[in-house]
Amino acid sequence: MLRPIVKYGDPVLAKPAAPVERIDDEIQRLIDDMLATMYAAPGIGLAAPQVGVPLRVCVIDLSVGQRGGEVITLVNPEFVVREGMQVEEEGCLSVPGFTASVARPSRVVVRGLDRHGQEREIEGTGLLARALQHELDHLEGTLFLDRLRGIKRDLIVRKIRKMQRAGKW
Ligand code: GNR
Ligand code: NI
Repeated sequence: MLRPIVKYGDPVLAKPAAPVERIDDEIQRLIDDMLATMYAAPGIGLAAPQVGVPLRVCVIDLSVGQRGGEVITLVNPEFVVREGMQVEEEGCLSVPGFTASVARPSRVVVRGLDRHGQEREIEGTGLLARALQHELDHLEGTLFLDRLRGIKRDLIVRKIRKMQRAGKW
């Protein structure tokens, strides 16, 4: 089932999400719905707060529109390694219509549980490193906007406020 994606301005996107205590049927349904919602958007990742659920769950599939991509589901993920630096263009399904270049580590290792409760470690460089950090940021209540320099962020936030006032957000 598709779930609506909440947008910038919704308080659920600005709060740290809570750890998942047990991977039960409700979490399995959440994961299925998040995958369907991510593919429908389409996006390369989605975090539970983006569908209004304040829990530490995210999904990633870099192969939008391609076949044979790896689907990554992470529950309660944490960084083990963050190193290097890359600056690339970044967007977010909760900030539709805006992109900006964001500096982030170029290689990360993340540890978490998969949907079966098995511990997994994922190494990512390039776009995967970026997607992992973008999704883990969501679980902390952080958006890519929060990682921009003040003036760049203010410009986007001002445009969003204007759209909100016009009822177009
Ligand atoms: O679909 C998405 N594309 C993207 C591109 C560059 C860096 C990060 C991303 S994640 C984004 C989907 C999303 O908002 N996930 O939270
Ligand atoms: Ni996002």
